Amino acid sequence: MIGDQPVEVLLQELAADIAREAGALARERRAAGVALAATKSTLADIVTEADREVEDLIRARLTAERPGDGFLGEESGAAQSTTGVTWVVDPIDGTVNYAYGIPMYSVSIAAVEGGSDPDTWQPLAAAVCAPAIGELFTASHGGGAWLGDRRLAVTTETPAGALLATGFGYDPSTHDGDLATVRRVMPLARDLRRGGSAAIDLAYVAAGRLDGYFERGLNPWDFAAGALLVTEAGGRLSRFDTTSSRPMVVAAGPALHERLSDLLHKEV
Ligand code: LIP
Repeated sequence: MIGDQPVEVLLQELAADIAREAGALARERRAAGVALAATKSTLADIVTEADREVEDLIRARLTAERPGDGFLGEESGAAQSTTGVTWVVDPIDGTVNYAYGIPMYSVSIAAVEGGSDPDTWQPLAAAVCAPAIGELFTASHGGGAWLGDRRLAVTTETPAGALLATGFGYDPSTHDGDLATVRRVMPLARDLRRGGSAAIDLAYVAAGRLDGYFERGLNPWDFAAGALLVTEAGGRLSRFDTTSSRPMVVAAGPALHERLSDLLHKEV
C-alpha cells in the first residue's frame, strides 16, 4: 500500500497513462506513414521506426516515474530490476497489421514481480491500448479487469460452439503444424478469428468478445498484459510445451480452457 492505494492499482494507473500516450504516438505515426526499420527472425517479422520510437517513449516514462524497475521490451535491451518490479512491454503488438493500416494493433504494458520469466513471475498490473479503435483495457492483481468503467468477465458457456482466435508465426515452416492444431480444436468451435494482435485477442477473451484463444510461439511481451486481463476477468491462461522453441498459450473461461487444453496437450 502507498497511502490508501494498493501498489497494484498505482501501477495499473501508471501503465494506463503511459499506454494512452504511447498509443496516441503510434496512431500519429501511422497516419503520417509507416517506415520499415528492419526485419528480424524472418522477412515477415518486421519492425517499424514507430515500434522503436514508441518503446523509447514508454521506457523513458517508466524510468522517470519508477527508477530501478526492470524492463523487458520487444525492441530494446532488458534491464534488471532493483525494486522487484519489472515492466514487460510490446510497443506495437500487431506490427504487421500496423504496417498495412489494419486498426487491430495495440500497446501492451504489464508490470510483474519475481523476475522476467513468465513461468515464475506474478503479474501485478496491465494495460492494453488499441488506439485506432479507441479502447483501453486495464487490470490490477485482485482488482479486476476493466474496459473504461465496465468490469470485464469471460464467457462461461458456449452452447453453439466456441468463438476461438489464434495466430500464426512469422516462420512459414511452422504454418502446417499450426493449421493441424486448428483442425484439432475446430470440433469445439462455432468459428475462428485471426486478429493479428495477441494482446487484443486476450483482451477480447477477458471482455467476452471471444470464448477462447490459443497460439504457439508468442513472446513474453505479447501476452504478459493480456494474461492478467484474462485471469482478472475470471478466465484461465496456461502455457505448456514451455521448453520448446514455440510454447503454447491457451486462454478461456475455466470449462472451455480445460477442454481446449486437453485437445492441445494431445498433440504435443
Ligand atoms: C504478433 C502477435 C500475434 C502473432 C504474430 C506476432 P508482434 O506480435 O501479437 O498474435 O500471431 O505472429 O507475433 O510481432 O506484432 O508484436
